[in-house]
Amino acid sequence: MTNTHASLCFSDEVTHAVKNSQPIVALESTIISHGMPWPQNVETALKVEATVRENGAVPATIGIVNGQLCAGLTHKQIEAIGKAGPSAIKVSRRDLPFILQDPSLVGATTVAATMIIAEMAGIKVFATGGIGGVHRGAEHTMDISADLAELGRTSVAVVCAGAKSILDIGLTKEYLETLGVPVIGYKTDVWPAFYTRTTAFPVDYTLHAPAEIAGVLRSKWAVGLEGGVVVCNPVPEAYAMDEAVMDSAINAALKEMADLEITGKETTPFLLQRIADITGGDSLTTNIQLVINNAIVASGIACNL
Ligand code: PSU
Ligand code: MN
Repeated sequence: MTNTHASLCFSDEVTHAVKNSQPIVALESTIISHGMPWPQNVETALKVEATVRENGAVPATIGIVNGQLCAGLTHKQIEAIGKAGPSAIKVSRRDLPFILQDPSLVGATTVAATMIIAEMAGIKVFATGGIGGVHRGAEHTMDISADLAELGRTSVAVVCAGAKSILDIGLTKEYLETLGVPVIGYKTDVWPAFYTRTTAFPVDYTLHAPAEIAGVLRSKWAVGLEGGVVVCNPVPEAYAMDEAVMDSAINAALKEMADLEITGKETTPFLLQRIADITGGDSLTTNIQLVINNAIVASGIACNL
């Protein structure tokens, strides 16, 4: 491990990549702790890292261990986060300083916190499953993920399979537009909805090659337009789920959440867990495959930057 910044550390693999100017792809850790069950979460995290390597880039799974912001975790650390599951601390921007104060805590970083640490580490491309967004009913609850505000200010491109329809995709799109965050559809004209490939909501721009996306990122950041970019990459056709099955699972989960009066940072993990329970192994397979698919596209972008 190498230290460059008071509380930023790099894994050996990432240190080597930085020294040699190799392309690096950031990966988040809340998806490991809260997004998938043990042991598939750890298997997937390691498979996604391997996919990045196979596609010519170096993976940096991000998390907080021993009071340090880690760009690159060891297998052991990934395993610890995966085993901890939802008992690991879900860390977004607001939570960061508290986790840094206590070296005994392990922090699993959300999209927002992963973007922050990636930017500190000089990593420009990040692959995940789905981003947080504006929740359904946000006109009353104001439940809007800190991921969106982070996309408005932190210069990292996030490759995802859209947003789950636990969210209000139309409002999420409006919110990103207000923040000036471009939404690029990779080979798609419409927002994908994570488990499914299409929605009624158009993306802002459609591009067909990772090199074109890298070109847009260079242009944006070269003229000082700070902030992120969302790259929507639909789940591969072979793994897409049936829309009606997903809708009914999502509606059931939303109703249970309302009945249990769950709010705040517990909302997203609760919904992810319930949807996985209701739809069983099918949705987990889809989830794993779409993350791998995002890692491939993110690696292509990183290699062209
Ligand atoms: N959506 C998913 N899978 C996930 C998450 C969201 O389909 O694992 C996680 C990500 O870490 C994301 C976070 O950054 O949930 C958003 O949580 P919140 O809505 O509380 O900001
Ligand atoms: Mn929230």
